[in-house]
Amino acid sequence: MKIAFIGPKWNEMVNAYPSLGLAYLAAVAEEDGHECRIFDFGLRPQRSLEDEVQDVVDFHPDLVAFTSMTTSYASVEQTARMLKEQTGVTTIIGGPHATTLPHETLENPHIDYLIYGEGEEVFQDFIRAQVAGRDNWGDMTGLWYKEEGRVIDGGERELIKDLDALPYPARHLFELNQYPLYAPNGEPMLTVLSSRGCPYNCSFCFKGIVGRTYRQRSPQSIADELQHVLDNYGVRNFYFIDDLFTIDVRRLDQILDHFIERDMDIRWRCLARVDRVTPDLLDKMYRAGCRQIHYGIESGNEEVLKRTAKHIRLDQVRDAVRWTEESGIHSKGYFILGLPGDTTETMEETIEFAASLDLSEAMFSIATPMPGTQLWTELLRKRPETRYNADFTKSYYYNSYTSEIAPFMNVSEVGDDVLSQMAMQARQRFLEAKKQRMYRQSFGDTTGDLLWNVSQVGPIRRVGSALARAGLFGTFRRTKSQYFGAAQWS
Ligand code: B12
Ligand code: SF4
Repeated sequence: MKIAFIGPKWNEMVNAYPSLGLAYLAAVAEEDGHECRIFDFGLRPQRSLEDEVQDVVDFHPDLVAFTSMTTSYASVEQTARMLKEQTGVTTIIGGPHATTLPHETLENPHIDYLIYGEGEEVFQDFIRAQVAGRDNWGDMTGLWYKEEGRVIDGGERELIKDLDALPYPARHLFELNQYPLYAPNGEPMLTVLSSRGCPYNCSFCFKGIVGRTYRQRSPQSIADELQHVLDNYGVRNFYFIDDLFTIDVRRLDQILDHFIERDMDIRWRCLARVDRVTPDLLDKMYRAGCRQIHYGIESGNEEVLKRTAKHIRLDQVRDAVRWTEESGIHSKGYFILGLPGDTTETMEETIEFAASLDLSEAMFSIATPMPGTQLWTELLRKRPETRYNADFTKSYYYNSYTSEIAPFMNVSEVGDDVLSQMAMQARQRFLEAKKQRMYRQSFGDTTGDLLWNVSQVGPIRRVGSALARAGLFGTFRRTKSQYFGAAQWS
């Protein structure tokens, strides 16, 4: 069979990383000998949908498989309609949106089948049955379909137990050199998944796909996959996008041993919770190539933080960020503005808190109640008339910093204008605090503060920059590279 996998367009933003979901599904299909192609429409947001669709039509697929988040579903609807009208091809959908709203999704006349939750096993069963010409789907758990226009609920398959049994993601099907995912030194970077699932239940997080049971691949299999990428793609920078990379310390220790003992020439970053790192662990992570950790910090106000059910405290945040920087690893913090309970004062605290931490980077998002999350349930309680609508395309969970930020389904205590303004200011204020720290580190606290204040005067700043470029202020330049540049990844 010829299978076209489609990563939809979103809004004007580029899809920063290849979809590992599609890559795993394509790998499973390729194992069975199918000819697969991945069309990531999100890679070129400015290219017309007509041109993208034409590429798929020219491939003459027997099956078109869409992945979709809630934010990109409006685009899937449009694409599926165009493809059905032009070719009548069979279509199937999976991913977070399909799993959150399966009935509504399948009611779309241009979508024939839907796979609920984790996809590899059901998808493999489905394509095998398609090849065999089967037309009775009643006993294929996890596959939803339609009978005489009526949606048939296929339930949910058990989560995959043995993640090591899955093939490596079919990365060769992407135009890898086109994705804007780079290490700070400019080298290309690829994503990896070493575990699935998370037992926590934060209010803003969607848990419908990989569930609450933490499942892990063996350390050997992870190290082997990285070696495979090094050997076959020449990429040595990795981003572990696991929900909880550091939660099982014993397993992590073994992974690190593999990286160290094999003397792998790699650099990597991961996501982690602040309550799941220790100084010893961080030291070892550094020795094993870790150079950046991204922490979900969310809020600088304890009460607002408590309401997210994240189960972390601000003192844990301070410790984790300090230990991380002391180990030589750089840290990035994710913050959310506009959470339930957020007022101007609490958001001010969040921005101040972010600015007070020795983080290398910070990202400020606006809370968006995605269907399927606790935030969404809370919103429905308050405003029962709320429904999913195509406007989710415009939801700015994080902002691009280039355009106006408009809150979408504001759940905070302030109006849209205030929220939007604070979100616009947050990053600038963080960067200024960071620069001021850099001056202090280079010149000492008093002189640093003095020079920082002087540097805020436009013409003087320009002279200072010229002198720095000319090679003066050596310490300052080194510190700057450490703070903002490639030295973060050496
Ligand atoms: C990496 C990532 C990104 C990356 C890249 C996404 C990509 N191209 O895959 C970036 C940074 C671009 C991103 C952006 C956003 N993300 Co994101 N992201 C993730 C993250 C952390 C990992 C995704 C992943 O690779 N998972 C592992 C793979 C194996 O799982 P999967 O992709 O879900 O695929 C499996 C199943 O869903 C299913 N499946 C998927 N597609 C299909 C298709 C078919 C045909 C079939 C049969 C099955 C199937 O089978 C796959 C294999 O088991 C997830 C969290 C998570 N734990 O998954 C959030 C997550 C997917 N993101 C989320 C959100 C909210 C966003 C943003 C809206 C944030 C924003 N506004 O800025 C944007 C939206 C971007 C868009 N294009 O619409 C939510 C989605 C909620 C929802 N209802 O849609 C998640 C679940 C986070 C969360 N826990 O809330 N994201
Ligand atoms: S935000 Fe992180 S810790 Fe919280 S539920 Fe989602 S994956 Fe788990």
